[in-house]
Amino acid sequence: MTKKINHIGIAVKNLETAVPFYRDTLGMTFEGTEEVTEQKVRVAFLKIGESRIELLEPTSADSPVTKFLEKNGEGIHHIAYEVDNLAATLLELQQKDVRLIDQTPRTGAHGASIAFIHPKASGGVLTELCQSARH
Ligand code: CMX
Repeated sequence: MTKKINHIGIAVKNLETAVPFYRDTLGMTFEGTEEVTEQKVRVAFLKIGESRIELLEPTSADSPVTKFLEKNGEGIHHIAYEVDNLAATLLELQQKDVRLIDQTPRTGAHGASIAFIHPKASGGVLTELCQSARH
């Protein structure tokens, strides 16, 4: 069902402050920033091996990432696993009575199809499933 870790999401207050640590200190490849309007976040991707670190900065007071930062401060926000067929995976999870945030795929960064499993169903870890648009 899951193939590999696509990315690890880290909530930050400010991308410009956070990026230099990953790019310059840890030497990851900075791939650019993108605003995901629907999710009310601006993200920066840094490539590390076959995976990525996704830094998430909220773009509004009602962004889910604003809520997360207020409650927890900066830190690991979610883990995203890559799947081949997201719609089929969601159907399979529904049949297994797994609590989902998204019943159907929506669009995330880089045009990928994404869906979240509720953290209550995955031991407190917000889990994203992602069908990559890039090949
Ligand atoms: N990790 C672990 N637990 C989390 C969490 C997170 N990132 N976010 C919320 N929770 C927990 C809360 O602490 C809360 O727990 P308690 O009930 O014990 O207090 C519970 O989940 C519900 O949280 P909430 O904020 O009250 O509920 P909401 O329904 O308002 O929102 C969630 C929760 C997960 C749906 C929301 O934070 C969300 O949609 N996040 C995903 C959005 C996102 O990250 N988008 C960027 C993706 C970009 C991309 O990858 O392309």
